[in-house]
Amino acid sequence: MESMWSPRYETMERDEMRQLQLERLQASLQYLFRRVPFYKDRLIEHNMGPGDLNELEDLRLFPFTTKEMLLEGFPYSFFAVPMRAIARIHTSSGTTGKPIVVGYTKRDLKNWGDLMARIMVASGVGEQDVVQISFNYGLFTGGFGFHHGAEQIGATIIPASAMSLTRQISTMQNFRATALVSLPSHALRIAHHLEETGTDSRSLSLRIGLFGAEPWSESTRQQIEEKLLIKATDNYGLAEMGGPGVSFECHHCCGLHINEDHFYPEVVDPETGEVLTEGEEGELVLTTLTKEAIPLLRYRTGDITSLNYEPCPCGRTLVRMARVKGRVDDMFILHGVNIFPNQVEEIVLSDPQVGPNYLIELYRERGRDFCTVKVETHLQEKEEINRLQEKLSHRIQETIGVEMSVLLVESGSISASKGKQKVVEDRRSI
Ligand code: DLL
Repeated sequence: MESMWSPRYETMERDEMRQLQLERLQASLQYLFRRVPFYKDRLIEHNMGPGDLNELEDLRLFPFTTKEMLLEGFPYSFFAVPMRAIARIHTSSGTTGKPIVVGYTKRDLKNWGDLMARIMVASGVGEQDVVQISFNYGLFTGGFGFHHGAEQIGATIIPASAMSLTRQISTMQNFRATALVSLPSHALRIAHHLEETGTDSRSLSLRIGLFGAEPWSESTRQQIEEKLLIKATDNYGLAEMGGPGVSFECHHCCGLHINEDHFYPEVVDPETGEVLTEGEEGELVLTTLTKEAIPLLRYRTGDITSLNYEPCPCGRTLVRMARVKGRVDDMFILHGVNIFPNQVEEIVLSDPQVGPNYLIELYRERGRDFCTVKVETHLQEKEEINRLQEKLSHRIQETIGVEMSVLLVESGSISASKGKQKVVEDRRSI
C-alpha cells in the first residue's frame, strides 16, 4: 500500500464512509439552516427543513447553490460565523467582475492543511523534499493551500510565487527543489524555456510535480513528464470549497480521489439538474461536510466529470472523479458538435515539436463558422511546418469529427497570461 497521510479516512470501507457522510451531512444541514439566513429562507421556500435528510440519497431533494447566488451575497452573506471568528479570507481567481469571497475559521484552516498534506503525500512528497510553490501567494488559494500542506508534512518550502521563468529555473537550480507546484501551463512553459536556452533538465533536481487549477490533457502531462523528468499529478479544487484539496491523484493516475469525508460529491445533468449514475458524465455538485465559515449545500461547480466508486490499486477507497474535461461554460459548439478545449489540446500537444501555448479561434464568415487552432512551434522549415499542420488538422478531423485548421506560429507569439491560460477566443457573436 502507498504511504498515506490519513489512512483511516483514505481507506475507509464504503458503509462506514456513508455513515460518516450521513452524520456530517445532517449536522451540516442543521448548522447552515440555523446560521445562514439565505439557506433558512431557501429551505422554507422549498417546504423543507434540515430534518428531511434521512439517508444520503435524500440530498437530491434539496435545492442547489449556484455561483450567481454567492455573487449576489457578495461579500459576506454566506458566512455562518461572525467576522471575529474568521481567520483568513481568500477569493476565486475570476478575472472579470466580482470574485467569490471565502472565509476560513481556525478549524477550517487546520482541516485544509490536513487535506493538502494528504495530497502531497499521495504525490510522493515527504519531509526530505524541497518544494517550490510557484502558484501565486495572495487572495488566490493555490499558493497558501499547498504551503499549508507542505508545512504539515515537514517538507522544506520555497515560496517562489509568481516570478519570471528564468528566475523560477535558477531558484530551482540553486536551492535544488525536488518538487514543483504550479499551473500545468506554467510547468510546460518552464520545460520549453529549458529547451530554448539549451539547459539540460538534469541540471534540476526535480522528481515530482503537483499541478492543477486549470484543465489540461494527458498529452500535456506526457510533455511535462518527459521534458522535466518528473512524475506529474493532477489536483483539483475551487475557492468555494476552500481551494485545492477537494481531489487528487495518487501514483496510479487513474482518476482524482475526492476527499469525501469533507466534500460530498454528486454528478448531475447540467441541463435538468437530475442526479446521474456512476460513470455518467455531467456537472460536479459538491456539499461541504465540515466547513464552519462557509458551509455550502449542493454547490454547482460548473466542472464536467464523472465518478468511479471502484477501489483504486493504491489502496484508497475514496471515490475517484475523472480528470475535469472543462467547464460547462468553456464548452464551444462547432458545426453542432460540443467540444471542450482540452480535447483539442490532447491532439495538438501530442507532438513534442509544438507548444507550450495554443489558442483556439472561432470566427464566422458569410454565415459559416470556422475554427483555427494556433499552436507555437520551434520548427523553421516551411515544408516541415506544412506537413505537421496537415497531420494535426487531419487528426482533429478524425478524432473530434469536425474541421479545424491548424496554424503553427512562431514560439513566443501567443501571449501567455500570468494566471490561468485563456485558450478559446470565440469571435462569432461579434
Ligand atoms: O483554482 C484552486 C486550485 C488551486 C486548485 C491550485 C488546484 C490547484 P479557483 O480559482 O476558485 O480555485 O478556480 C476553480 O478551476 O472550478 C475548475 O474549473 C478549475 N480547476 C481547478 N483545478 C482543476 C484541475 C482553484 N485539476 C476552478 N483540472 C474549478 C481542471 C481545474 N480544472
